[in-house]
Amino acid sequence: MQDNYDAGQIQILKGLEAVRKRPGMYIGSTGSEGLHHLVYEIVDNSIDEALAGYCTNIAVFIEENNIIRVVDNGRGIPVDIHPIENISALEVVMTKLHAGGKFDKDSYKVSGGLHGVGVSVVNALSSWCEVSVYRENKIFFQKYEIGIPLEDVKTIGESQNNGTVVRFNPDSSIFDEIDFSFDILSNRLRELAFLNKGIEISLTDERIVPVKERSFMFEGGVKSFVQFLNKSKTPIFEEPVYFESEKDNVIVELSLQYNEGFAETIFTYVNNINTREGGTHLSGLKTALTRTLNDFLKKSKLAKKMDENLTGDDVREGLTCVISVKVPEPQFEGQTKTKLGNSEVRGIVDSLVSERLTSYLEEHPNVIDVILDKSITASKARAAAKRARDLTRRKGFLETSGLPGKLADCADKNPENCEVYIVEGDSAGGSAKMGRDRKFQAILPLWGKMINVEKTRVEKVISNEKMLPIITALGANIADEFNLEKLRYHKVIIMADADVDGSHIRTLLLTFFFRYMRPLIEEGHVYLAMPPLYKITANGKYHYVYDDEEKDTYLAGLDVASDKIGMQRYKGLGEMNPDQLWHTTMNPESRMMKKVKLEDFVAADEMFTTLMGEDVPPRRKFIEDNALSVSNLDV
Ligand code: 0RA
Repeated sequence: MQDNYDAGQIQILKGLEAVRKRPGMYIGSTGSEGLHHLVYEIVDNSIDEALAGYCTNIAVFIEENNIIRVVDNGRGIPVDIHPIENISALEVVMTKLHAGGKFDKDSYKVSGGLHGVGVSVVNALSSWCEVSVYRENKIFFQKYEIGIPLEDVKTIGESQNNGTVVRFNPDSSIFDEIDFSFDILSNRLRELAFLNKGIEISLTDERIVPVKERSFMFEGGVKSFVQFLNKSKTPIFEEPVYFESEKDNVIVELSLQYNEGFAETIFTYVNNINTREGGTHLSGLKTALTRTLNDFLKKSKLAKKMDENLTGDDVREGLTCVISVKVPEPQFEGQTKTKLGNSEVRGIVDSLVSERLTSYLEEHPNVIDVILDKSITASKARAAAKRARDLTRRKGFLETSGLPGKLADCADKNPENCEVYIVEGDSAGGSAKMGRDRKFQAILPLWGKMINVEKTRVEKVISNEKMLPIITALGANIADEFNLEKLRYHKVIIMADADVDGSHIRTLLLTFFFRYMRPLIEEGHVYLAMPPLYKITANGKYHYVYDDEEKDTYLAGLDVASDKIGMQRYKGLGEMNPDQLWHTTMNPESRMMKKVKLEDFVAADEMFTTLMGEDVPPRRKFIEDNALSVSNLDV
């Protein structure tokens, strides 16, 4: 670092200090999400280079000790002396907050997005960071510690290549734990490869031998994304609809394809950010889709089958769609800042989708016919479902007054205090009823044959003897009519054995919640009870352990020669008496529970489709690979 500090450098030091003081403000958290965000921040800058047309290849390496290296073949960060700061532009980019680079507003830089805070934030949160710039036939280099340069930018060699290599070591005094997940990084990099067609993005895990490598490159862009999402489903026409178009500086790339299922899967992106809360681009898309399909219906011979317009729900049944828009100055709103607010985008998306979808469908008459046929079937089924629902409502099934007979409800009526255990089987249900604290814990035993919700339409789900009690007990209805405010228990706890059958039940119920009561998962109301596998007694004291590894660790800590040790293995919930069940699994003071979280929609959708879908071979492979884990969902 130069010895005479000028005003600019004092500013820089203050900036870096602010980042280290409040890392959450810049990267969201200091947990796993924030940690992985560091990688995305660098990669986003490389993607910007690619979008500007200068970079084709981005490679991410997880080195030993969780050091990250991001290599790209872009122009390289500029190294000339910055006219105002009087230091190398590289140093400015690396140390000055919000000096992302491209200062013109017309580019759709991703690094201006959600947490788009710039590489300097990564630098500030790294115990050390080093950058090599390949540019002008030279290799330039600078190294930093907690964001502060150790010396001026220097030349360390010659090279014909162009590009940037950033290596950084996340600061362990900032992050809760430093352990990069190959799967988390791989999922995001794959998503970026879908969203930015033609760019090759690879990930290599060098922490293990042999190294693990994955590489993504999709010429088809979001069309490849749709094919990927539908790979375990049965599409009703071969090629996904696809177009890319631009209007008033907004670029819209869209692909859609219908499958034989009933779920609606729409992923929306703005400048490569997943807009989970939707926004103006999504509403423009929905309006255009409904109107366009109704226009086709009117002109079609199928028109005589319908005397009403198709609704939005009708035209979205079994739809898989990805829309990616690039907006010069996006405004993000909503609770998690993932809702696009720009009002002009609604009209732009609406008109581009109408125009391009119409011409695509005019050129593909067989495609429009199967879509209309599917939408009409959906419309008829919806009318039948409504009749069925009105009927069940009249019978009082879906009203809270008609609680299921087997539900052992709790005394407290304030949902915030209440929890319901959903238990498979009468014997475990019986123990749970006796062992619970009836003040705030309700028990719902399940019976009957489980249905596969992936393959069943909503009206059948509602009237199913196994699902109906869950719907009525929770009191918040289902699907379009789901209303979280009516939820009768703020903790919905799935209690099943730790074996394969238990996994099966857990998966089926989670699929059901994911497809029909998604806010329940999104808002963190779903939990998995964790019954212990062993009870270990040593010198009159006992201790529960939840898996074999934990058992071994615990036993290793005991003195086998002099301690009196006993061990009981639980085969299942049904084997525990009410008192044991209370202590091990239900008592809030001592139990273990996993909260089910939805962090990655693509991964969750893939998991449920694969687990529950029609296709047997991918399902078998998935189960073999994952041993029925629910790790994509819980943390
Ligand atoms: C500032 C300006 C320019 C590019 C970049 C930064 C840049 C940053 C990163 C971070 C990782 N890879 C990167 N590649 C480029 C514009 C370059 C120019 O005008 O020559």
